[in-house]
Amino acid sequence: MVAGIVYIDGELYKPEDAKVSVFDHGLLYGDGVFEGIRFYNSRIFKLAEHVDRMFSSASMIGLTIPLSKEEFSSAILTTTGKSGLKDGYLRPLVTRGIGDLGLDPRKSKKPSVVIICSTISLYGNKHETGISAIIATVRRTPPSSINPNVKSLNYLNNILAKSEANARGADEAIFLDQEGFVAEASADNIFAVKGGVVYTPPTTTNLVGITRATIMDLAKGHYETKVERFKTDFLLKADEVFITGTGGEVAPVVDIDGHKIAQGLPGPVTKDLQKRYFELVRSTGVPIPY
Ligand code: PXG
Repeated sequence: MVAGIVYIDGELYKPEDAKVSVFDHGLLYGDGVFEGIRFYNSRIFKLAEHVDRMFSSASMIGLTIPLSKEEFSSAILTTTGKSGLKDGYLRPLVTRGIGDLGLDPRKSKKPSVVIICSTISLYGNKHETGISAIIATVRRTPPSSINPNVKSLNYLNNILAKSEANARGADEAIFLDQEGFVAEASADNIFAVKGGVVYTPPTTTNLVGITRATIMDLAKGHYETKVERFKTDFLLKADEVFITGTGGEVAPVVDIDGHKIAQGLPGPVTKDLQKRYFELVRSTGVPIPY
């Protein structure tokens, strides 16, 4: 049984009783937006940033969230408090709501708000040993199709990339953009370290990750950082590569397409940033009211 609790449009449910309509356009068309948030030590990490991004995603697809940012944050906090969990994962989502069997969003009059509060485990002990990745053949959805900063309920492109990784026995998939520049991983941003400089691509072709921004902050004053486009060869020749995301946290990438990065071991810059990231998430955030 899944641990946690689920909020749906103002009511709380046990995970096994949490259900939405088959006519919801979130299910029918992936028409909606979501966030992935973690809480550690009874505090929600970067709550305001996640709520802001959720509202920004919604606004970019013309979806009106039926709560204010304050109401949304407070619903997240109350739901988490009711779960009794001290550490876990939150998945707030807003769907277009119930409509008819046509994709016209005007037919859906009432968006639905869901907040899943549960737990998540990704990569296991590979945070210490490092993960393997492949360069996916499927490319990141171009900004001309959908702004990459919309965290929409439609993740098929990412799932196809992840399936390629699965098929090739790798932990993660790295997306290139339409021009062949490295964009991001299937659910994480990407960084490369070369000659002590920390590089990450601009967010024109990838999500403005909250973990990415946190790592840039942590790097400040310790390492030179550069937001720059680079291609696969740069990644393969890098001293270190790591990916960042709320779910995946900070994970060293030690193998790409069968090529070892450095000696196939997590590097010192990655380990330093990872250590400081884990310290930060465990000591900051909005306290959960139990
Ligand atoms: N890029 C994409 C495409 C993402 O979906 C990130 C980067 C990292 O963003 P944050 O703000 O989390 O640092 C994401 C993260 C999960 C999960 O459960 C996470 C995401 C999407 C789907 C699943 O780990 N988003």
